[in-house]
Amino acid sequence: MPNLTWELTIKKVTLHPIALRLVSPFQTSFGTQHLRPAIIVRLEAKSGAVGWGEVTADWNPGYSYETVFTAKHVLEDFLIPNLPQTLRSDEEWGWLHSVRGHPMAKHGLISAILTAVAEERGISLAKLLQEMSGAESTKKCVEVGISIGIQPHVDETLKVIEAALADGYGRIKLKIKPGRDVDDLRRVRQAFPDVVIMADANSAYSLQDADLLRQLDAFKLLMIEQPLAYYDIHDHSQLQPQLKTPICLDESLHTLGDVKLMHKIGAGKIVNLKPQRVGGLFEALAIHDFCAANAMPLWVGGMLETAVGRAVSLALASLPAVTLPSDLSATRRYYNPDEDIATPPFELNTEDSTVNVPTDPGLGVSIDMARLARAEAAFFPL
Ligand code: OSB
Ligand code: MG
Repeated sequence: MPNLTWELTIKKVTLHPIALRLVSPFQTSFGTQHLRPAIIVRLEAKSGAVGWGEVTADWNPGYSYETVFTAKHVLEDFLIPNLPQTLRSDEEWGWLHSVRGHPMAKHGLISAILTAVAEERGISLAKLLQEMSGAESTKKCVEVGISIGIQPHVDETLKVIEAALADGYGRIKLKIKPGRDVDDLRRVRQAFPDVVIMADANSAYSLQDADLLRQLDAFKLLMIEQPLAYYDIHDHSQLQPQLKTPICLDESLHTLGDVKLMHKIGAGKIVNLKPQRVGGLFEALAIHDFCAANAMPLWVGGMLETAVGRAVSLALASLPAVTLPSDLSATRRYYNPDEDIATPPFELNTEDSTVNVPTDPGLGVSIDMARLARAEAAFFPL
């Protein structure tokens, strides 16, 4: 890797900080979200090709230490000024590696670079990623599930699940936190005995909670995502042997090295691959290839992306080793399809709970400049 080499001459890069209203508030163990910010990256190549990327960071350093403000700073003051005029895929990218961390900022810029490269070559991003990884094929559509935030009461959770199943989603992910775990999941399992269900704890527990987490084994969950601290791969290796439910790591995995460590010490069995969290599509491809070679199941996580980030993540999820349902639901699950910044909206194929991977050259969806301007006007420093 990479098998394919390319070069890209850059004309200019511009940043568009935006805010989009979620159709319903999203609650996790680290807070409730109503207005989702992002930074949209636009890259214009000398050839006229245009690439787009999205930094799906938040207002606060809750899920990650990055925020939209740190991402803007790191992009504006370090990554973009140090970009060479002509980028070559087979050269050392000092401008990228000289910045430590800040993976979401890097992902936004790398997405804009690679969608511009794909557009120049007249191929989809999925096809470009396939050629870069050496994968033999890509999927035309990606199996997806829905992620449901913590509702004020479990009765509401049951209603939200019923609506999601009626919409055609075939896998339900429930956010859990202390006090909203065993009893909630027992009610859910009783109400939906055969539905594919998983839980995401977003680091809300510690190893002392092993007895409680073991009770979740009774509910036949597909997996439990990130039960323990975001910096603690070791403790997950102590927890996994005590559970029947497979552990999936999300927040703990930042690099291929983290995934290798997880695999070696048995800190979990499944990888949530978020390109935002691992610093972009190059590291994501390396992790994909490692998982493929080591029979580690993986799926692509979501971060309430707009259509730009969603298109990029769908291209990644089209790679063959992504075998579990990804958190890449239809546009209308999070945003009003008339407000999201690109068209057409992503729709769920209700017969098999999939979303189609864009096939047009480059990003594969069209940015609506008027909507982008409106979303940019809604961005305001808190
Ligand atoms: O932990 O997977 C997570 C959203 C924001 C930050 C972290 C997470 C999430 C989700 C949403 O679970 C998944 C989605 O975009 O559908
Ligand atoms: Mg998660």
